[in-house]
Amino acid sequence: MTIANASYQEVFELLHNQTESLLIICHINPDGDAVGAALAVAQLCDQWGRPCVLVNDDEIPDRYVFLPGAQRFVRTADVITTFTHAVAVDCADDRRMGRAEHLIAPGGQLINIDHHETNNQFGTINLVQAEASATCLVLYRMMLANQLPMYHDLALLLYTGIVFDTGGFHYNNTTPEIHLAAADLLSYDIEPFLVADRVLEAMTREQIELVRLGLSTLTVHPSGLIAYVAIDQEILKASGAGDGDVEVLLPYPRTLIGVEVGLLFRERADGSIKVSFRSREIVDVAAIALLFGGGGHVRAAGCELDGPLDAAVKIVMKEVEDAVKQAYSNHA
Ligand SMILES: [Mn+2]
Repeated sequence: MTIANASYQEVFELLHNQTESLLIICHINPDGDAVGAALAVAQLCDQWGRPCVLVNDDEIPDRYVFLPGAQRFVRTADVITTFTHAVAVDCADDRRMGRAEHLIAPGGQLINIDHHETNNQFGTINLVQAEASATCLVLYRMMLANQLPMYHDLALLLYTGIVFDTGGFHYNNTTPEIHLAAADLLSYDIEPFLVADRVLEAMTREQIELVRLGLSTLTVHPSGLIAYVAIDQEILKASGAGDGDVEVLLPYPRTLIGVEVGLLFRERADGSIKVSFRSREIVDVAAIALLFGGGGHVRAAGCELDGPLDAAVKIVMKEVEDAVKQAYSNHA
């Protein structure tokens, strides 16, 4: 059975009316929306007495350990069984599940709950809402439609995902609906500063050091419209920060006045290059990321390339230049 546009009721029933253990997957290198949504599904399973296993290839970043249930995540490599029932949250495509994908038994049921424009409907059941600001909002809508009870821990998880994916209600995906959802969730005794601090602002000494060293690589295109930072393993080691910490540099290139596309290049330990794109108001960076087999949203996207770092910068910058030129000529 494959369902392209599952209803809230179908998804609820598939999650609720089953006693098989549910494998809960969120994307590799998980963010606040992914962790919040995965743990929210686990909360629902707990309520309904359905066993579940939360899995990720990567360690859950320290900033999310305050979330209820965060310690329940197990590393994919430590799981030896397979599952006939799985749910993937906040994964734009099947590759975003990482090796966790292989824990799904052949012919198993996979519910894909997501909000990425580029989602390729990889599930056997798909609830994908590209206009939703966060996967946690999709879950909130699903709960509302099925009149499921809300309570503090669940509200904290959904609120966290919403705060993360709207950049603390900064981005253009900050809709009236999401403010209403946030208002409702806050009424369950959520401390907004606690969430904003842990999820968006607080940094370790190593992360601050990484910002200091990383910004020394800031390069601005002669047009002033594109800027990037490029972090190699040497800078990462010098800062004392870990691979997952590099995200702290993400906001800076686009922050520069006049910059339309800001990029963060990072060299991983295995030599591969991860590229993160942010745009201000015109350029569709998801389209650029797609050229390299990646994906994401119009204003925030990512992809991966082979190293070395300077070659990857060159190849990607060429496409960004073209996209910026194109966008401004259409825009004029
Ligand atoms: Mn998301």
